[in-house]
Amino acid sequence: MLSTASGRLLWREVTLFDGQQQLPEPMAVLVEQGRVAALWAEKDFDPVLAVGTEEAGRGGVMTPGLVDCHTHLVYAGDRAVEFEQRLQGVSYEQIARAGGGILSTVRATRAATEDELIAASLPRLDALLADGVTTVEIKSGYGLTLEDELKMLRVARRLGTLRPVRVVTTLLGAHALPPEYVGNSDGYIDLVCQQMIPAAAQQGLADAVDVFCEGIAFSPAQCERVFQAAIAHGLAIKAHAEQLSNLGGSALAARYGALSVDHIEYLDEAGVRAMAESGTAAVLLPGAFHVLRETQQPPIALLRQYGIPMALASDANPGTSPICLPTLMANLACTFFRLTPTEALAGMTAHAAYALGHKELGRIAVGAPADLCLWDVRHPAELAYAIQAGRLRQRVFAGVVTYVR
Ligand code: DI6
Ligand code: FE
Repeated sequence: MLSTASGRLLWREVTLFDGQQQLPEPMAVLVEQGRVAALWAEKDFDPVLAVGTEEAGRGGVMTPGLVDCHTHLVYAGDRAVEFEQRLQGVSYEQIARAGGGILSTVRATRAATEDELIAASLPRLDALLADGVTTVEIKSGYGLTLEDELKMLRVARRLGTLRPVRVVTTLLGAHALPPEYVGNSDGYIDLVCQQMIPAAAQQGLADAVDVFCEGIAFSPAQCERVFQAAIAHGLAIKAHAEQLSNLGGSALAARYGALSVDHIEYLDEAGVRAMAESGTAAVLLPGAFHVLRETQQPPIALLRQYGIPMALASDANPGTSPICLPTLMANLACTFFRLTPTEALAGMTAHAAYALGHKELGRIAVGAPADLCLWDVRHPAELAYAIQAGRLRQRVFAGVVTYVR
């Protein structure tokens, strides 16, 4: 790690993407005590103000540290066999209904100790960090018992102490119906609402609660009960909704003030309108779209028309998005969904932070936490245009340079 006694670091002549847009001129950036202390256009740079600073970098593109606002990073095992089955024409839904899919990862995750889950998850986290992530959301959802869900959340929290990264955790107890509850899905929702949510809230293990609202998962009525329990325990709400069909889960989540609804390929205008009214973000997950070879496009034109913040995330998970390269998501979102590179970068910075309810993150502004990336590219758009690992020159977390290439 690189830091100075004064804690004052200076970057010169950077092309700056502030989380929403590229600034028109080369900039100088001063970081002090973990925060962005000053920003100047180079032509206005006053060396007197920068006395006692250490020059930490010159040139390159500076962006906010990337925010990966939707991951299932903690799990054991892998699903390479299912990948081959899907290539032979078996669908994700067929695999799930046959007891594979999420449930195969549940079996492996239940069998793993916390230390084993840490060991399995750290390389994935390191891959995200090496591609610029400074904040990552991590969901449970492969335990599906009280103890195993709490175990996953503890592992997620511990990951945040093992690496310089902000970890936001989400309880996704309502991810899939565990085998013990076949034929009694309402009984399982009782467990989520009456035991998992209260325990996760009391132990400070979850920041939010998520659901999978889908034919192969839980109904809108069941998700609504989960939302009510989350609110009763002071936890934020998110939803996997409208991924494979339109059940109206997004509008429901929005009515409960959800931070975000995620996937949303089948979202309709009524859902978009409900999101606009509640300020709910849209999280696009082009990795899952790619892996599942989906063709149904999320309603990007409507989201733009209603001014919905569009975030992008890796959805890193063993089934539908075994991908730990966040900048690839920018490329896929542009290629598949026709986002502009600027929208894609905002989607991985300011809008992703918004989707986590952390509006202070994902932007470069005076006073904001100094989570920054310096990239060896010529323009911000290049991060979306080219698919390439290893472009990160420096990663700054809370004002400390934690990675130097
Ligand atoms: N949607 C997803 O993309 C992940 N979960 C979900 O509800 C996939 C999880 C998996 O297949 O393991
Ligand atoms: Fe997901």
